[in-house]
Amino acid sequence: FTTNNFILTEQIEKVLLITLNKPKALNSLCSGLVSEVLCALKAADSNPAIGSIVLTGSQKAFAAGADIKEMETRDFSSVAKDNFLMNWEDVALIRKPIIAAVNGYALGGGCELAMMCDIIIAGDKAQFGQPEIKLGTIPGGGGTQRLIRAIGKSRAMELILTGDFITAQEAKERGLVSRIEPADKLVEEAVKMAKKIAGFSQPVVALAKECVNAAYENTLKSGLLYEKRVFHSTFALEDRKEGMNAFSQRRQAEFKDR
Ligand code: CO8
Repeated sequence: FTTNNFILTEQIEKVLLITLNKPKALNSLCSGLVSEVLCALKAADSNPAIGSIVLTGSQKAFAAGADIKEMETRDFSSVAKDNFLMNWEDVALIRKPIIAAVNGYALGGGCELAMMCDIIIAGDKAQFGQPEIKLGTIPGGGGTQRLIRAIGKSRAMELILTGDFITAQEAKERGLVSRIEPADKLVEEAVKMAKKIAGFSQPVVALAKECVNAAYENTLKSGLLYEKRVFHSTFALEDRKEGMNAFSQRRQAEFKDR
């Protein structure tokens, strides 16, 4: 039995509903809140009675980012020594599907937390953004990596460099969120979706999630390097030599499959 200060948890059939509950600071993600979320997620992951998870905040804010007041006094040596905020990535290691139900602000670490989940559904008044630039810093929870994959480089670059927000409607058009629901129906709809997922074979659901993430997580860099190595390997073929020779000699190539 654990007492939580910053989150509420409720089991609804095979779904665990986690609600961020730090209303006075718009669910800013202080270390206490983050450890409670991680603890609840890890417990759900190893609990066979839970098939899927919904993570939500309040109507005003899913989460307005990392807790600025907690970060304000930190210096480089302390954040580097502690590997500050690295533990957040554990959210992405959870094997059971997590649906982020986002109402209101999902900013900075809040947007990043939503993107660590598997599906984002948004209330019609939701807003997403990476405003760290206005604080003299950059996204540190995957914003520069995951947002690009979700909405494309140009728009992600614009949001990260200007600190501007996008609406739920734009987030849906660009594929950051899978659907929009009326704000007051959002959590209900997320739980409905989570129940449907929890009704399927748990190992199969875990494997499906793993495969989607494998495609999602391979980097352009590794893809380009792979391509380059394969391109180089064609230089081991007689047919490559023949093809280029034929071009230079203005004749038809005769390939021998060697
Ligand atoms: N941290 C701490 N407190 C916050 C935060 C925050 N991120 N956001 C809001 N609050 C507090 C305010 O200080 C205020 O408290 P108080 O009344 O005691 O002063 C209360 O919440 C309500 O906020 P506002 O009065 O500002 O409410 P408004 O409706 O006027 O504005 C906004 C709402 C637009 C959301 C505004 O609060 C805002 O701009 N917040 C900051 C957003 C931001 O910059 N987020 C990025 C933070 S940096 C970050 O996330 C880095 C991530 C690093 C990696 C994370 C790993 C995953």
